[in-house]
Amino acid sequence: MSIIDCGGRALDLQRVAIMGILNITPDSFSDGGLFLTRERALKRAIEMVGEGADIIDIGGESTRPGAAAVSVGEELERVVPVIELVRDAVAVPISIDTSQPEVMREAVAAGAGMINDVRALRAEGALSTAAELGAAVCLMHMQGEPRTMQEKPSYGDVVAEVREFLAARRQACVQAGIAPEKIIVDPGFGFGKTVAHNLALLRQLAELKALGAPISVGLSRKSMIEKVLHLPLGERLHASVALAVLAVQNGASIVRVHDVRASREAIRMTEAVCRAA
Ligand code: 7PM
Repeated sequence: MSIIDCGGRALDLQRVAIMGILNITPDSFSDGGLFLTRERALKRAIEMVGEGADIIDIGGESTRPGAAAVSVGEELERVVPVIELVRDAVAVPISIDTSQPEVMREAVAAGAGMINDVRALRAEGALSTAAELGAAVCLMHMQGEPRTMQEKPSYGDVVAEVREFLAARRQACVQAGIAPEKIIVDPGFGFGKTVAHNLALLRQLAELKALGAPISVGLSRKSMIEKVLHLPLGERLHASVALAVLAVQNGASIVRVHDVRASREAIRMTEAVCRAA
């Protein structure tokens, strides 16, 4: 579980890996259109690698909570050209954030080596497609569906339920032929969870280590920070870094972040303290 092959590019998990978030959202207020959106995304990817990102997670916003549904055609048009540009510009692995088998296929053909799926490959055809493509996979827990999941999240024991869900999805992946060493799990902070659920999951993150898979976390700028500190999206850096540090202390191997440099420095320092020989 130390080095994961992502389509021929290595993701080294001997140290905590920083996953830089690259959202491809066409800016409807600029008339530069798709070309400008793509150029801007490429520039941001290069910048994140310069700041120390170990993998770039590219998403067409289709999996964002509350986001308007994006058609498969639109998702492909957003992500595929950017994957090709990023693949040629940087050497780090690329992850595709999608739940759609067709997007997985085209993204891997374009150079993605990991599939990051907030639905943990539960969509029709997703599991067999991921297995056939041979990509690494990140399986995320979500209760409900993005549009409605924050209405009434409910658990008996959130940590046990997330762990059991991830164990079952991991098992399904192995049965479908995905190599166990290519499977990553993620508790899905904010996906069908109250603040109390999110805090319990972070506090008890180490209990997910029993799954025997590297743990990925996404806490960056999430609304749990808004609930605790009442800070708008643009002012959540310090809290995001604190949450990333706590996740690493509690066993996370991959941290999905917007702010690469700050996260990386805080995490390397945390590792120096927590992972001392
Ligand atoms: C609005 C709310 C916009 C939430 C975007 C988000 C995760 C992920 C996302 C995560 C993995 C965000 C989320 N979150 N993939 N995709 N883990 N593996 O903050 O926590 O980017 S979308």
